[in-house]
Amino acid sequence: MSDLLLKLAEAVEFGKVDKNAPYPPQLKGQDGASELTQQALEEGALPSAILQDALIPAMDKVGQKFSENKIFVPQMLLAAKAMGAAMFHLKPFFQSGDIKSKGTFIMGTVKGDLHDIGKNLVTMMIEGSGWTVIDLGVDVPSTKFIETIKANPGAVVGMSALLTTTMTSMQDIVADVRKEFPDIKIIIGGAPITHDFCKQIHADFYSPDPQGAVKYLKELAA
Ligand code: B12
Repeated sequence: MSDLLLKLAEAVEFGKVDKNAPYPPQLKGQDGASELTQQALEEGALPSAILQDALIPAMDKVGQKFSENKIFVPQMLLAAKAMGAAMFHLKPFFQSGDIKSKGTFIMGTVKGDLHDIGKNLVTMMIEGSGWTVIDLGVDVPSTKFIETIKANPGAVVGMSALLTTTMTSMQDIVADVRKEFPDIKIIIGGAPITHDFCKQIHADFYSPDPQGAVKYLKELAA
């Protein structure tokens, strides 16, 4: 990995949002995730490489340190903010110039869950592949999914959950949505989700990453 990407990964891991951010003290006055992402792009780094080689491994390290009680929620939040600052610069690269939309994709993080970095990445990639995305945000209850599907017949639905506790919420929401729309296609994802869980809750498709969802949607639209 280039020095620049290493620095970017460090900025995200330690929650250095931009140059002006006072936190963390050891990086005071130095470039943060925002400037370093811009520099990497200017130097010709591929947006996908920035994501896969720097940003995602940095968040994995954050998760690891959190599990080991080496950092706590505030540090995790700052890392998420730094990741958001980096993603802001990547977003235009994942958006496509397609004129005709391939369909509508309704996406949300399920009720009880506030994690949105993975969801935002998935929506960016799906938008980039030519779909119109309606992002319902985080902590989304069944009622919100259902009213949005009613307003957008034929849409495909995506759900994200990052907590083992909100997997049950996902299960309930899939059941509620299925009751109203038996034939709707539902794609699920998030770190604790598996193929077996997908089968168990009668969702249509699980992917551990956005690329899998993009491929599935491409097949659906074909
Ligand atoms: C950042 C973070 C936070 C931030 C979130 C900020 C934000 N805006 O999202 C904050 C500080 C708010 C937070 C809070 C909490 N968190 Co947290 N958090 C994380 C952390 C470090 C990173 C998550 C992340 O963004 N990863 C990077 C993204 C890119 O990955 P991702 O979300 O997995 O998404 C990818 C795939 O899963 C997939 N994907 C995701 N969704 C979907 C959907 C579809 C349809 C598809 C196809 C694919 C897909 O594509 C993405 C790209 O590849 C994880 C650790 C980890 N490594 O996952 C813990 C983690 C998820 N958190 C955890 C915990 C315990 C909590 C709290 C309960 C802590 C507390 N005591 O308060 C709270 C819960 C708050 C709530 N109600 O939601 C635990 C969960 C344990 C468990 N198994 O349940 C983890 C695993 C940390 C740990 N190791 O213990 N957290």
